[in-house]
Amino acid sequence: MKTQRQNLNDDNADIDNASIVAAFLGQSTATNPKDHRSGYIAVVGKPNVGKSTLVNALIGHKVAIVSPKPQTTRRRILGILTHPDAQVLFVDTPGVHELRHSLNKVMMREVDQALADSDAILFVADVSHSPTDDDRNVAKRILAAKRPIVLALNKADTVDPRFLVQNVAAYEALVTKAPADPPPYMLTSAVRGDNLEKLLDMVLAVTPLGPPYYPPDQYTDQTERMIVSELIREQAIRNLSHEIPHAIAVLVDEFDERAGGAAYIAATLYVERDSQKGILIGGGGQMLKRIGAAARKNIEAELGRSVFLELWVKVREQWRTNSRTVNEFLAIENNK
Ligand SMILES: Nc1nc2c(ncn2[C@@H]2O[C@H](COP(=O)(O)OP(=O)(O)OP(=O)(O)O)[C@@H](O)[C@H]2O)c(=O)[nH]1
Ligand SMILES: [Mg+2]
Repeated sequence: MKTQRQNLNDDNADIDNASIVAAFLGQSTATNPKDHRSGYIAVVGKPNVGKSTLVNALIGHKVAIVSPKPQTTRRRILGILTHPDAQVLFVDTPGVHELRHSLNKVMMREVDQALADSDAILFVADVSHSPTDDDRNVAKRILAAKRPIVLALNKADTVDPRFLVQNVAAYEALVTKAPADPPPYMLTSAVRGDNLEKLLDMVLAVTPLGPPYYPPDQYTDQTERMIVSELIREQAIRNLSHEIPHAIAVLVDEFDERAGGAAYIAATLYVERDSQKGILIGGGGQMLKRIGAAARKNIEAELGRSVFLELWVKVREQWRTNSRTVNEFLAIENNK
């Protein structure tokens, strides 16, 4: 009986030794490693359309935090999907919105950088309503990048069937001059998981040929500290209302090992004003306790071990208007 390696050699004399070793290591099991695809897919859209939910659902891991409030994602977040014959590098981005603070400018720079570095673009829109000026602005940016575009018409589970056809046509018109065959869009529900396989097939079709860039078991580029600070910020956003979520930044100060494989984590939540600090802590520390308890549960699930979580609150006045603080708080380096 032939071994797998002999089969590979017999069936395709072109396969070089490096490819066979890569396949053996699990880096690529493509029938022909030369057909392997890999590339960066910028996931772009206006705030709150479900970009992060979609990336998490496609990857099968929580790589980006999600909330019902806009402007949840603040920086580029890599979600890595490794298939036998492809590695798709989804780059989740902040929702495109008007500039105000330094924070918003840095967020938009993250979007521009993701577009510039991309091989193709996954444009995400909310199909439950017709395109707004914000969607048109997103489309303009995306078209300017001159990359292949796949359009995810998300939240299809919430669309009123009476408006479906006209909404779909209006979004399609943002990216194509004439209706194309096959159409460049897919109706999706990131929360229900509807049509995600079909969407992925469309993404794979625009992913260029290339070798895998990351080990097969890696699904994000974020450090544990980044993941932890984001999971804390997620609970702060979810538990607080009005403008406060936008004014919060979270930094992990300590991440130590404890007996029995547990982790001790101390983090600081920064706000801009004393009044916000009071609300974040809450009467008798109730609000901070609630945020901490929920965040700890998620952190434990993510890290797979027990966690002692200690949270602190500090005021850093006007941090969102200071580009140095913004870069520090968002853990962004090399921004001009
Ligand atoms: N019904 C429904 N809700 C969805 C769907 N996808 C996302 N959501 C919800 O929409 C809200 C926003 O989701 P996010 O994934 O945070 O959206 P985003 O585009 O990443 O938002 P920003 O990071 O702020 O730009 C959350 O409450 C999600 O649960 C969907 O397909 N259907
Ligand atoms: Mg997001």
